[in-house]
Amino acid sequence: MANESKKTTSSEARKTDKGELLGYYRDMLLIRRFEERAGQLYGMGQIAGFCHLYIGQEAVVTGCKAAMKDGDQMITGYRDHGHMLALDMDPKGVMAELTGRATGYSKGKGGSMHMFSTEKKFYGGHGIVGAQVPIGAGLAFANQYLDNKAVSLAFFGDGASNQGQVYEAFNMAKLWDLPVIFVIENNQYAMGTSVQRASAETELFKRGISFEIEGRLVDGMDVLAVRDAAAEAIKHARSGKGPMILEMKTYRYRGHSMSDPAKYRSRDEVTKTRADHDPIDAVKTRLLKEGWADEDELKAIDKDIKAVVKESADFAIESPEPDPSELWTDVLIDVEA
Ligand SMILES: Cc1ncc(C[n+]2csc(CCOP(=O)(O)OP(=O)(O)O)c2C)c(N)n1
Ligand SMILES: [Mg+2]
Repeated sequence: MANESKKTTSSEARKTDKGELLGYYRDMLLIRRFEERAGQLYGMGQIAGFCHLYIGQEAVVTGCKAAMKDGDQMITGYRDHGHMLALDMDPKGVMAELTGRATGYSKGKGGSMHMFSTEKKFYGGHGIVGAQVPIGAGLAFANQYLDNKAVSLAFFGDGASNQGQVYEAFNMAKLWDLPVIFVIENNQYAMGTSVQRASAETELFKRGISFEIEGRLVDGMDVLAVRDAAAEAIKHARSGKGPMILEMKTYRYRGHSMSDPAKYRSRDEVTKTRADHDPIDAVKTRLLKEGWADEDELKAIDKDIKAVVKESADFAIESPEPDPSELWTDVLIDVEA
């Protein structure tokens, strides 16, 4: 099977239980409500610069996180708020960074695209398309060298999957059987360019064939399908068999960033995907169908989450901006003579 890429199917009846599914519901809803609030704060002028929302893609990071163990790492591009929340980074610190406050994860100097937490195993937050992929392979190289059994998950987009450095990373990752999972978040557009317009091979899970890296096509709107695919890939990598590619078919509901005229797709396409394939609605439907929750309980969860998000926004807005002297800190490292 070494160089045969294959498709996995999603099915409604994947194994789960009440506690697990309610957990995913909560985790995905936190990302969605957080992003909605970030969108509002952007509109109010509280967030400046770039801001790329993750709404619609919540199942990808939530399912991957479910398959990770302590010590495993994530690295991604600029659409990164969901990854941080999935890794239990504090929503207050993330929102404060978005609004450029001293209490943010990068002391207000990084903004939306540049946050890190080595404590929570989050390695950024990178603005250069594809740059995180070789760094993710580097994290895996360090894990292999240290023999700590940790796996790194490098997330990138369909657009990034056409970057040269991605293939240099694929080659080395397989050559040395590094414990890295390449998670392609195929939300079908790179800014305003569709996969069909930009890619000679549109089945991105096949992109590892010439490097002997197995790939899987995964329904990225189904958190349980993502969980299962990530579990298989992580097990593969942790056991010393090297990298795998997971192509997560997903969709972003909002524009590429907050300034996107959205002329490249119809309103209908977005509305239809939201109505028919929403990852949170799918979990809600299953919870109701199994009798694991009723509408009132789900509303109560939403209320709790809205309170957490409100608290993070209030904290951010009430926090001070960085002192101008911070311009001179964290620029270069101090090296002793
Ligand atoms: C090297 C480089 N080229 C171009 C850009 C401008 N740019 C920013 S995001 C983006 C699209 C990337 O799309 P994709 O990888 O599909 O990720 P998505 O935004 O859909 O999550 C481009 C071209 C950049 N930041 N870096
Ligand atoms: Mg994309």
